[in-house]
Amino acid sequence: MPASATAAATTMTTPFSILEKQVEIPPQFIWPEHEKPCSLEQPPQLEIPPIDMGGFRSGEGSAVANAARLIDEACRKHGFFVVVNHGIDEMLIDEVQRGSRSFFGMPLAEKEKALRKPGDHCGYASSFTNRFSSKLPWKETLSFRYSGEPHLSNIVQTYFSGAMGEDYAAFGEACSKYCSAMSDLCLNVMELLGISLGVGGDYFREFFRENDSIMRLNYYPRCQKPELALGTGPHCDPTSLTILHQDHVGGLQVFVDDKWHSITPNPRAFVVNIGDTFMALSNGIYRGCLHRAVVNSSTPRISLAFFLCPRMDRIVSPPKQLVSPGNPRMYPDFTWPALLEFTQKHYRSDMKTLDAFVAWLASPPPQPNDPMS
Ligand SMILES: O=C(O)CCC(=O)C(=O)O
Repeated sequence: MPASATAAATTMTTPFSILEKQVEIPPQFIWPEHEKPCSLEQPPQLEIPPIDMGGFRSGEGSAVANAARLIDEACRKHGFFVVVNHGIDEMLIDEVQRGSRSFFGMPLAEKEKALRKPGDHCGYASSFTNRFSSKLPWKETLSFRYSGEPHLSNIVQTYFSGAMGEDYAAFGEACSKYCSAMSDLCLNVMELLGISLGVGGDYFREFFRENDSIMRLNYYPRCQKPELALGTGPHCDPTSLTILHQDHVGGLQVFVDDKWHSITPNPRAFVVNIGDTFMALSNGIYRGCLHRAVVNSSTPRISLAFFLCPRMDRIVSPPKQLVSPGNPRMYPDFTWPALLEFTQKHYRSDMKTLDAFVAWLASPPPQPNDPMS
């Protein structure tokens, strides 16, 4: 077997519990020169505004106006901000952080009970189950679906018990409560985004009320060569809004003004960013931006990411107030499942995902007798 094939086979079968102790990391985890972190020094801090959700929810005029102004500035520039005074129970956040740590600490065979199936976006995944074979992320994830539709209120608990058994019922329950709290927080942020965009507080809140979202638990093991690898490669989120909780370790970086910036973890706050679907809903007025997660050689890291997505049948189309001769339609109507399929099967999400998606939508499907298909 050629050396590269041996290395590939090794990666596919060697769990991180062994890889994280190895001084040489397999080549599939080494990122190209222009993408790897190279320097282990912390890049400069990204100056992002703290949005006081308690003040906003109080309805007090100056608190609402201030929050709307701060969020508007951030979303026109890079789409990142933090929410503080958010009202989410810290014990619940701790419970999900602790439960995630204990899940990822399980033997591989146990985690693989929830193994993600090809083409699916839910389940346990690590780089041995990755759909790409180069630029592999140094991480393990567990993703599952959350729905804001009343008849699917048990979807998270059902997933945990069904995929992993009754031993996981309590963790499933905590994750379900966490997702529901995230969904409520997203709706509050959507209300604020509606106000800051001038379409009124109800518009996006109502659009996302019955959201069909994705929750992902990220575990970044130690890496002996953190300057060569990435926990999560540079990408933009194709979803609508992401709410991220980082533990105390840190690793999130955002590309603004042509350089990487770090966002220092604050376990009492959430980092929020705009995704491509909301960029389309705002007719390109608000934007997301490239971000990544770096790894380190001393401390494993956990982050909890809630990705807000519209209900599957919702048409993603901007409100008419955001379309004008000076700001014509930027993207055609689409549904979230179409964009999800595009990013799952055809495209690694980056700054140009929406443009590539629009071109893909416009390209004719291959004909059955086409020798090229
Ligand atoms: O873990 C992080 O800091 C970033 C995670 C992320 O960007 C993702 O899961 O898409």
